[in-house]
Amino acid sequence: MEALDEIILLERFESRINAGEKIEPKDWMPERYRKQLIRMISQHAHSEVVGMLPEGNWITRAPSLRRKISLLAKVQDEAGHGMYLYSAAETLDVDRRELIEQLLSGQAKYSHIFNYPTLNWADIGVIGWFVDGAAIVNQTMLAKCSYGPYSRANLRICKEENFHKRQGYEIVATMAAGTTEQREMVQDAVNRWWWPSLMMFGPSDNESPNSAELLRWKVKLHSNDELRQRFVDLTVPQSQAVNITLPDPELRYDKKTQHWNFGKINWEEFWNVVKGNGPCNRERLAARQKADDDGAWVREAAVAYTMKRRMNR
Ligand code: BYC
Repeated sequence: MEALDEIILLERFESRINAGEKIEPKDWMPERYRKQLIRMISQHAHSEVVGMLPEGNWITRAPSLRRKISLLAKVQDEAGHGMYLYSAAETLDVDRRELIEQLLSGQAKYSHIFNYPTLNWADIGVIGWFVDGAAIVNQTMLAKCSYGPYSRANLRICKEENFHKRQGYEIVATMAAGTTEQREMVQDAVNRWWWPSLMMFGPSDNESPNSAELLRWKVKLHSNDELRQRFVDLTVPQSQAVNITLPDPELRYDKKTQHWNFGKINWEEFWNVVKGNGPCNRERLAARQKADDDGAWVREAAVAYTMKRRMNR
């Protein structure tokens, strides 16, 4: 009887999704859907928070007050995105503290891109252009996903990411039109960030174990490879507009498919970074651990304050 109930509930759940309805926290959902969402939303939240580190590193060295203000605002926005996403994850009956401990213990993943170093100011421009640009392509789709709280969080995030991308591209355009040295700095940053940015979309479709389930339940609306191709198609003309070369000799426009073909991605490098062996993995986790230790007294004070208010009621 229980198994039959489960089949009926699953059918109803899938037909709601196919009709374009949002699933909300109190609705029935299969345990796999809940688990997949917790995995993905928490990884996304961790990525936003760890993602503050490479750029935060340049706040004190921004070349002007105007640049400093916009970078400060961007990094603060990433913290806010982390908060929206941890809140969205909590609607699935998981505790934020548990998720953070999974990050600090190295058990949870976060986007591999944040394990690369930011070596010069041009990196800040290129991160806004490529990394936020890739995030927009991915998250515009996630804003239409079947789970209400995650969809709404992404809607807000995308609005802010658009500003981030513009501030990055504007830095790139300014430096690309500057001195020979500035142009060389941008080109160097583009050479280092291009391929890792393509890897942000995850492994190729035939190597992506989670995609089939996520596509079936409309958490993902497009596959990893489809979104990667979209990012390449959008970015090539932007690179041409600022006269910057993307480091791929195999980039060719295919008139028939109307897509830009690109070269082979080094998946060995990707998995190596994901497994913890990238240039900055240890540094990033150590920084998050220190922030967590330094913030312990704030969390304790907040709990004590809430308890005291409850007792006084
Ligand atoms: N890095 O089956 P697959 C931002 C893992 S932050 C590390 O295709 P899925 C920003 C994947 O987790 C942007 N790991 O997975 C912030 C899986 O492992 P598990 C972050 C990766 O979930 C600050 C395994 O590989 N965005 O925008 O179907 C400043 C197999 O992959 C990566 C999000 O998190 C990676 N790049 O698809 C600026 C968006 N790729 O968990 C900007 C939400 C894959 O099975 N997430 N893996 O052990 C997603 O859209 C999807 O989770 C992914 C992967 C497309 C990333």
